[in-house]
Amino acid sequence: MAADPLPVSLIIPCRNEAANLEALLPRLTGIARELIIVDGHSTDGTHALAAAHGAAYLLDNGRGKGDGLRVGVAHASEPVCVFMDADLSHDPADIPKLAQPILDGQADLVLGSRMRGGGDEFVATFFELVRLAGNMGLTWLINVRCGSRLSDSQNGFRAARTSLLRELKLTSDRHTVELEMTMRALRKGARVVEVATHEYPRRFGRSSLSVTRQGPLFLWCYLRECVRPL
Ligand SMILES: Nc1nc2c(ncn2[C@@H]2O[C@H](COP(=O)(O)OP(=O)(O)OP(=O)(O)O)[C@@H](O)[C@H]2O)c(=O)[nH]1
Ligand SMILES: [Mg+2]
Repeated sequence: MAADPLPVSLIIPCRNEAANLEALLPRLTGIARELIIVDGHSTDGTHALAAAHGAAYLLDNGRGKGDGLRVGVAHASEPVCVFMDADLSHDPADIPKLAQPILDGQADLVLGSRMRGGGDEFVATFFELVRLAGNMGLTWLINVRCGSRLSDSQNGFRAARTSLLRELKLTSDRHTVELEMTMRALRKGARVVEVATHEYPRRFGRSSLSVTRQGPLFLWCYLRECVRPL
């Protein structure tokens, strides 16, 4: 017998990911009570796809992925939010692993980690290796500042208590939103844990994260979050 859907709002930010969503959405049936697609003004028929799969469809304010996550959280009606990229880099089978520690009352923020044994499919081009090095450097800096022992602080595949997300008052519009979320949660004393999750290369399309253009933004965001009053 199939398990009941989890009391989870599954939030998927996307911009021009219709080719990926077409394969992803049928795999999400019955996992979460609420499925929210937050669209960054796609021009590829994303709206029709979301409607065909019974997902709530929201438009972000055109500022980036972080803006999209905030729009999703504002709409969420379940006690736990799970964030998943639309590009088929995450495995729907990992969603219960991310949500369960929060549903069991043992964690407030659960990060997927490619470094804890789940990322055996992980392959990288040169630029992806540069990004991986950046992620590892940032993770180390966060651990130094916050006394944590994280291994993959920037992973977008994660779950959080919806009430905590609203308390954090996230402001990042772009891909720095995960850095901001992780540091604010840690500095507030929230219980942040990691679980091993799979990570595949995106199936279709191109990454919206440019290391050269957005790299300095991450450093700036880190420094700001180090000193920001709680
Ligand atoms: N709502 C919304 N979603 C966005 C926006 N920009 C990117 N996204 C989505 O955010 C998710 C993560 O973006 P990616 O481009 O995959 O970034 P990444 O995971 O760092 O890069 P890859 O290594 O290529 O997977 C994807 O599902 C994107 O479609 C935006 O402006 N608005
Ligand atoms: Mg991606």
